[in-house]
Amino acid sequence: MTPIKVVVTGAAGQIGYQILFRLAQGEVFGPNQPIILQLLELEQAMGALQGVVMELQDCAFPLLQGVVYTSDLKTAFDGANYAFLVGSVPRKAGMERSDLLAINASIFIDQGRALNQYASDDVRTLVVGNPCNTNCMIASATASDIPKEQFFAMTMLDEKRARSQLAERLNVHHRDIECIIYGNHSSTLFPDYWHSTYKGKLVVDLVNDPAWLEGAFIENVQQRGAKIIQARGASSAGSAANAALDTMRLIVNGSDTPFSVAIHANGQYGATKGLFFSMPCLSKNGILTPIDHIVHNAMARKRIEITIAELESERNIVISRGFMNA
Ligand code: NAX
Repeated sequence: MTPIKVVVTGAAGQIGYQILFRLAQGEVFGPNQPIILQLLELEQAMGALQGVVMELQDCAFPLLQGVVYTSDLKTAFDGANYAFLVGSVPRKAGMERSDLLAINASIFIDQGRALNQYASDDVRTLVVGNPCNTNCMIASATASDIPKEQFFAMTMLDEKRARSQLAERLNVHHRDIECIIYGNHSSTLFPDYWHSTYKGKLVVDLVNDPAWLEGAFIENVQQRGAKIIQARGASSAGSAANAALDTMRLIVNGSDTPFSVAIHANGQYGATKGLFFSMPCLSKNGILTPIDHIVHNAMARKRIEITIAELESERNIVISRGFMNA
């Protein structure tokens, strides 16, 4: 079988370290699919990345046909079939949100351009690096020859957080809970508990505590990342990598149950065309179909409007700084 080429950016970082070994083991693309990893890092992280590559070699993974590691965009994206865009610049103390957006905008413009020029035409790209919805929008807008349907931003970690919170509350197993995330991967995200189910039954009826659902539950999901930083002294890595691998696996292998992922919006749920907005999607043969007919009540609508407004404000900043056309 011809090996597939999989790009991981930010490969020497925390999430990169958690992703690479599982990719090389065949978790996403299956036990028969040979794989070449193409790892992109900043020049200053090349030493650390070399150490990771040595570890990959020491695993002697049967499916791993090669590892390319580089700080050169052309080398990294050459012929890529799949890309995990993980590397980005985190917010530092005193940094304005608009500055953070601007720094990351230039990274995702460069990577969008490299995808356009060097990757395979059918490349599927999952953006993890924050602010992931807007970074994804920028990369996709720059890679103008690649269909927008081949770009995705990750909200699977938020979905899993929501499902496990609800499972804990109901004292049931999280595998039987469905809960979709709408909007931005940020503190405005909306975990739609109104349509959430446990074995087909509505969670709102089972929990029977509207104040908890609208209050602590939503807040716990929105603030979970911050709580992990507080407890661990570092942001989520194992769970983030796990969610990234799961998302790509569902994109590649299909899913006839809905899952959360931010895709190029076309007006669904009021999300302005062009934003990358998380909503329920099904997947078949690498193509996602959004489920666009869920009817939300006034409380849910208000939450959805807030997260759309935040995505729009991020887009306005990017446009006003000249990184994207209106
Ligand atoms: P780390 O700081 O550990 O690693 C990031 C790596 O990216 C670093 O090694 C850095 O050298 C590299 N990098 C920076 N700019 C680069 C560029 N232009 N090209 C190539 N590499 C570059 O962060 P980590 O914990 O791995 O998190 C990575 C990103 O995921 C962050 O933006 C983080 O905010 C985001 N997350 C997104 C989540 C989501 O659900 N969408 C959840 C987890 C995580 O917070």
